[in-house]
Amino acid sequence: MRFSAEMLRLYAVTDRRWLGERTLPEAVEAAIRGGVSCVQLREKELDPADILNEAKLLLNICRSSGVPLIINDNPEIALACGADGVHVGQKDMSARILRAMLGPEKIVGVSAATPEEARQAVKDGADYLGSGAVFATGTKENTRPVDAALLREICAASAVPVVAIGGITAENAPLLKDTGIAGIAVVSAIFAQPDPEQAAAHLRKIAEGL
Ligand code: TZP
Ligand code: MG
Repeated sequence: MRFSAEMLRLYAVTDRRWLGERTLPEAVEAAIRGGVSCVQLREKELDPADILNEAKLLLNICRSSGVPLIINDNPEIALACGADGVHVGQKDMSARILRAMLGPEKIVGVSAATPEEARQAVKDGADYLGSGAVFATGTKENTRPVDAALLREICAASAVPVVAIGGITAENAPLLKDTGIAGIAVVSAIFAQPDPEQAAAHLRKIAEGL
């Protein structure tokens, strides 16, 4: 699937620790019904074989709704299941090597928390950047803070679209207005909610107004 900035509008990142009774495919299906525009499979506690299995299940769901599936960190899994792309952080494989592995068609996402990292990621072939944590989050440890002013600088430095991540909720997302972001990425604001479909629908409306 060809990358477009609209894919970043409401970007759902998975984390099974938040799911409760639901399975991941059920929660992702609900999130997509609500209006999620991109899904990233990010499961830090699963081994590669189980991630590949989940990826295949999610890919079926994503394909039938035209939503891209991005795999966190792991190009082998993305290539094995035919996912749409891979997202890497600054401590993972370099974006340049990732792009060489995936070829020109797949989507490459890179985390960037400074304007310099943003410029380097673009040079290395990133299609989009993820920037955060823009707010305090309980989902990921050791995040680097990116406040609204820094986010604006990162967006200005980046020749590709930027999605904000970290502690974003329906209540605080409007604080990111006019930073230049293409959209918002969330974990708990969708997957930890009693009704992920409704949560995604509400967030989508807010994201459209940013
Ligand atoms: N990268 C920076 S913050 C974060 C990731 C994966 C976690 C965001 O989770 P939440 O629940 O949306 O704060
Ligand atoms: Mg990573």
